[in-house]
Amino acid sequence: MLKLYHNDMSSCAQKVRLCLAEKGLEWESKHLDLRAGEHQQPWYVKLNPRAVVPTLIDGDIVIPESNVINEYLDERFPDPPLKPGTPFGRAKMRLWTKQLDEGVHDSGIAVISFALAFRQQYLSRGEAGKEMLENIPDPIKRERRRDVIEKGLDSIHFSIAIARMLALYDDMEDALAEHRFLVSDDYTIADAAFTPYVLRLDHLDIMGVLENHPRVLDWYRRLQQRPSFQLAITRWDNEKYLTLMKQSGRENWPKIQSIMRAL
Ligand SMILES: N[C@@H](CCC(=O)N[C@@H](CS)C(=O)NCC(=O)O)C(=O)O
Repeated sequence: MLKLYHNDMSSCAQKVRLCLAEKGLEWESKHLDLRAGEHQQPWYVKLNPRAVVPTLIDGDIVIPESNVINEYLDERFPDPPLKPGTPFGRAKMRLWTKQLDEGVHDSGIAVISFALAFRQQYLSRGEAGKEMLENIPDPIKRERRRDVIEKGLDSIHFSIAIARMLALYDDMEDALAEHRFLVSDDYTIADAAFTPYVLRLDHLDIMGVLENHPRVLDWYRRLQQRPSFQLAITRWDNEKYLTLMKQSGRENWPKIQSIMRAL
């Protein structure tokens, strides 16, 4: 049976769980506690050298990187297909998903989540939190996270992240004016991949970010109605994180609004 190293609230894991659910696949959960640094243990770094979740295990095959995992799943289990049927359709889908590794994840939503909520978990762990920071293999990501943990919303990276996410939501709004889903009228891997990037706003209770993006909101509401949403997202909700995220998002909403106005 497929195994997935993942984390309940991780965006990159959510998008793979969505793909598994859309395909009706059974899988074994290998849950890692990111706040306890389980993903940085040497045995796991051998599977995933960037020390991140998710990692898919299919027999002897080990696959890191959520975009790669989702495409692998679609080829290995083609029914129902989650990739468009034409080369141009697949190119359009990949133009969406590659953006996640080019700023939308690490320097976009991850920065927003850390500045608002997860930095508090690093800070409360004292020396163990500092060690986790030093154990991040990618030096650019490590230094960005150091700044965000120290300065929170006052980090320059926070404003950059808000600007990057707004540009993304603009692109999504334009695409959704053309078709029901991001690539076409059919649900694809791109829709699974971007669901967590609206869901996180919802979890932080800062959906006001999308006040000028009605089509994105409608798309998200439609995705929430799909059975995959319950299986891949709601079933894994972690109330401890959700409480922290909502509280911090609400408290900081006026400041986020002023940052958005200043862009
Ligand atoms: N490009 C990777 C990014 C994975 C990633 O950043 N995962 C996050 C959770 S969404 C993680 O494991 N973070 C732990 C950390 O940065 O220490 C992918 O798509 O799989």
